[in-house]
Amino acid sequence: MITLWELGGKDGRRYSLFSWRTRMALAHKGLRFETQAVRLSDKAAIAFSGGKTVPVIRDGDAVVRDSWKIAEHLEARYPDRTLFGGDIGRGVTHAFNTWVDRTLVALMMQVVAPDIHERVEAADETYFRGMAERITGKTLEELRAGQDEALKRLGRGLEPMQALLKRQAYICGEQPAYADYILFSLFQWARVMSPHELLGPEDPLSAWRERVLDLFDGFARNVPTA
Ligand SMILES: N[C@@H](CCC(=O)N[C@@H](CS)C(=O)NCC(=O)O)C(=O)O
Repeated sequence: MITLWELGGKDGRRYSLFSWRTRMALAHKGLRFETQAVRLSDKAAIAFSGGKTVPVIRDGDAVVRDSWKIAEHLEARYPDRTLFGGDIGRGVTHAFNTWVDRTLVALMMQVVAPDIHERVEAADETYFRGMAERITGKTLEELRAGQDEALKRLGRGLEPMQALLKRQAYICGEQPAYADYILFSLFQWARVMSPHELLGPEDPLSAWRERVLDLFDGFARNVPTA
């Protein structure tokens, strides 16, 4: 049995965006796993991993930290139901992972940080505020006031994916794979922690998100959300 360490918020919400990539990868491979919720500021709980961030998995003797390294580990150890579709696919997916993390995560953070702050465990509120304000360079109150503008900036950042998803069902083509879960993790982060709908009904990203939510018997749909 694989164990996944991830962030736990108020009312059982599992809100680590990077851990959602791992969750989806495990479901994609049909692997059974159990989860351990940790608080954002509780570094002692994950000290065994040698780092300070989740996701972390323990898979037999192996402890792996960092969502990308975990995806590579799962692909190497459980090659059926591929996440990448071979070496070239792995390289391209890594490029996509880097682009999403360097551009879209920051844009999404500007939109959802004030809502996340209201739903983290009380003991994590100060830690989360410090982290979000350091990353964005704005106070949570400034972010709240600028939420509409931030949503527009996010929309511009997502435009290439909107154009793509008019032409194909998934980021990876006809079937979903790890690159879909990379982008999906941002929307699941928002869905679990923010009551605001980010996508209009006509947005191709909206239909794609619904398709991903339906995967694996509604695995990502049927969780506590905002
Ligand atoms: N590159 C890492 C990023 C992991 C990450 O930043 N995780 C966040 C939660 S979504 C975290 O644990 N943050 C705690 C902190 O920064 O103190 C990955 O892909 O796993």
